[in-house]
Amino acid sequence: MTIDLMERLALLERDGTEAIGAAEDAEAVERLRVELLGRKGRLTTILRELGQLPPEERPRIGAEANRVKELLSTRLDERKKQTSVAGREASAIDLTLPGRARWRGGIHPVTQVVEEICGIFETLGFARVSGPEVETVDYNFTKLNTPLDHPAADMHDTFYLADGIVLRTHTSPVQARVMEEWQPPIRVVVPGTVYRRDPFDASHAPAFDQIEGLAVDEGITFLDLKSTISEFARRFLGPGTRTRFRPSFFPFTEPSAEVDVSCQICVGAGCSACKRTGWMEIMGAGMVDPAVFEAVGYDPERYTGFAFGMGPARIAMQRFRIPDIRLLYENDMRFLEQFG
Ligand code: 2U9
Repeated sequence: MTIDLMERLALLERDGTEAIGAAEDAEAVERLRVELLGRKGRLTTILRELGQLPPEERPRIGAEANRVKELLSTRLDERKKQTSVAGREASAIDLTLPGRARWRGGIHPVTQVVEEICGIFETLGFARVSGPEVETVDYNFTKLNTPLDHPAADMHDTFYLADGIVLRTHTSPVQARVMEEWQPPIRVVVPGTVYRRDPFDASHAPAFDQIEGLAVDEGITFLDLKSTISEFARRFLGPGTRTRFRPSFFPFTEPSAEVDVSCQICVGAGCSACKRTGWMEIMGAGMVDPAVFEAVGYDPERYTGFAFGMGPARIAMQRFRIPDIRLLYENDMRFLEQFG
């Protein structure tokens, strides 16, 4: 008798749990509640028989019956909640709405700027070329009029991979390689990553991007440099953009200049973005030093040329008002998604 009642309680627990899990709506759950726990339900029938047991056996079976009752009751409540929420949601789904578009990734802000700048130079007749990031000291320094004991080489300390092999500190060795392979006229624009022994702080990164350009032909003058760069600035930043050329120094160009453009934010009036000067520095430029032509085998008496270089990360920072260069090189999606 005792085993029989215990078995029937176990069966009730198993069948009841299974049936509750399969109930598809709130009404089915309520029907099951009556069937399992109601006045004429399976549990009540078992409890009635409890009275026929010898008194010493009743507490154990009674306790088990209570446990099964509590368990089924909790399961019934949970299932009722689930089925009625599902019901509510089902009626709230509008199947005619268009699906939510998933973000498929975007172009990195530095890449956006690189593409735009190279695209403009391509319309001006420059070909886009690239070259190795692992370079020889010869191409990175010596051929560019910067022997390693030249003071200017200090600013280009880099990562030495082997004797005479470095991570390039600028994209300029690509132009030297182009000149060794091609004859003038040459017009190239060279985007790429470069490396320097610089701290990773708000305005420096040990690996960053550069775009450099080179034009070589007979009869190229500083006027070609000024007019090409000014036309680039107008196409890149708008037709009203003015340019200013300040004397500067680069070992591979003579004369050299820093190029400023009128501030995009205050249009020259002076604001916090341009430190109240009305101007923003955008690139460096100069006439190729005859010593560089000699190093790559061009006749310096016949050919002249101009070159320029800029940092697209700095330009992206100006354009998107990004205060810290590290944001561009950390790959934090919360930041990058804004430029998608
Ligand atoms: C050859 C001859 C000349 C490339 C040039 C600059 C001026 C320049 C820097 C600006 C900021 C790069 O990102 S940056 O650090 N560059 O100002 N670069 S002229 O001149 C060359 C290159 C190759 C054979």
